[in-house]
Amino acid sequence: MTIHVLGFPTTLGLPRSAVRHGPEALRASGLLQALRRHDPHVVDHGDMAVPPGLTSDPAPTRVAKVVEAARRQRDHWLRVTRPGDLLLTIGGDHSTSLGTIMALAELGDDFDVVWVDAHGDFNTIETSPTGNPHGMVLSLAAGLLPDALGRVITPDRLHLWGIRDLDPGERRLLAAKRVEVLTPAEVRARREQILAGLRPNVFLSFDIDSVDPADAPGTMTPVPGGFTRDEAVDLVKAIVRGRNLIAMDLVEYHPDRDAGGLTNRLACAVLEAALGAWSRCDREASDAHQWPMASPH
Ligand code: EXY
Ligand code: MN
Ligand code: MN
Ligand code: MN
Repeated sequence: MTIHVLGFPTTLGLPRSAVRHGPEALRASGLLQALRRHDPHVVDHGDMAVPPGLTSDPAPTRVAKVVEAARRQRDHWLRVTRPGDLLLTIGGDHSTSLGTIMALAELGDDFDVVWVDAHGDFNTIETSPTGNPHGMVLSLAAGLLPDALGRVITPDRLHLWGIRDLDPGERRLLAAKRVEVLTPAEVRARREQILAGLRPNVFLSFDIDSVDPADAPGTMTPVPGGFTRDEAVDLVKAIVRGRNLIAMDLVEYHPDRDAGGLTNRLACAVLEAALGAWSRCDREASDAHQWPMASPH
């Protein structure tokens, strides 16, 4: 069982150079060593080369570039992953997560996506107030931008937790597709019930802005009313415990906004919590989870 760690310093979803340094900043603070304390089978794949995002590009071009980078990430995962492995990606803006959804779908796995975020990331080019593709990642995956990408995942597999900032158009789309969208208060109140509703195989995509700005200032899109640091760590442990975590992302970390390193420590704590719980899982049980072997590319 290998834990594959990949840096994906993309700004294609949010053109702002500081987010490029997320993986580098987390590596510099000893993330890999910390993860290896929980499990020695950590393989660092380095950072994938991703071109910078440009606001001068028209929105369809920006989306197409996100999809192109995601395809390369998907192909990388398909080359290296084996049944029972964990795919861990450090972003980058939230467009980091598209390639992993595509890889898991191609591997034929039966999985849910738990998207811990302040935002729905369900805009289309028409509903987006900013044109930034990081706010369109799940609508892309669900096939709502068919010119850019066919449907990769059905909306019933999406679980959006911590959500408290939706644009009017994406709110309508989420309702029309019957996606599970829960505020932090709803997650607190219904935690056991919603955890029980998840499929055994889970991809956990953790957006730093799901946490309250008081505990996680290092993001470009802070929204008050988020999870506390302790709640976030505890939630991650609860998601992983008794379930098969097949992939995880940590995204939207902006080191230049992280005075004092509070968010860096939170990011490491969240990843350690996931890996600690993952390593303690009954690995034999997860051997039952068999992917069709990826054909070498
Ligand atoms: N809903 C806003 C937009 O579409 O521009 C903000 C999206 C923020 C997305 C961050 C990653 O979660
Ligand atoms: Mn997001
Ligand atoms: Mn967000
Ligand atoms: Mn589900």
